[in-house]
Amino acid sequence: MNRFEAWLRGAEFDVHVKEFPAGTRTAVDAASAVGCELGQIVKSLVFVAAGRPVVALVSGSNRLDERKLAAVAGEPVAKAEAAIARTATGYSIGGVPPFGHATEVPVFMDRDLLGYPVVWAAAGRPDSVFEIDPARLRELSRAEVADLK
Ligand code: 5CA
Repeated sequence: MNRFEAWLRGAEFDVHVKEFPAGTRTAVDAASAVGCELGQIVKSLVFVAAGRPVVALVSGSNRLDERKLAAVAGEPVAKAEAAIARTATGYSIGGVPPFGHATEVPVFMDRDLLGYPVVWAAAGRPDSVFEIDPARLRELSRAEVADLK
């Protein structure tokens, strides 16, 4: 059990983590491990917007438009360095989960994720993901939904 799973357990969410020995480090890896569409993989991307770390949840088949993130999260927007991502969320890139972060990080969610019946997100490690209804993902991450692509 990793820290994210321990956190889930404490919060008593009905979320089940699946481990894939082949690895789920990238969205492409995760989609092939799970056997789902690339668009159903949730990328949890850490940016610094207006001086504070934020997380953008982006569909695996979309490319984030930094100008659109800036419109909702504030300017300027830049990809967070690995160490900043790790300090803000408590997790290393490749395993950053969409909620359960070490600090209060504002979360923004790609509207397209709501178009899938279920999506899969990283569970704290580069070989673990969990399945979730995207509406539930929005609730648990307290995300602001936006057009981010
Ligand atoms: N476990 C998978 C699927 S759930 C995953 O975490 N994918 S991800 O897309 O959310 O995380 C990888 C992303 O981290 C890459 O798309 C890239 O945008 C970002 N990234 C990779 N290397 C670095 C780096 N050195 N510095 C900052 N960001 C990076």
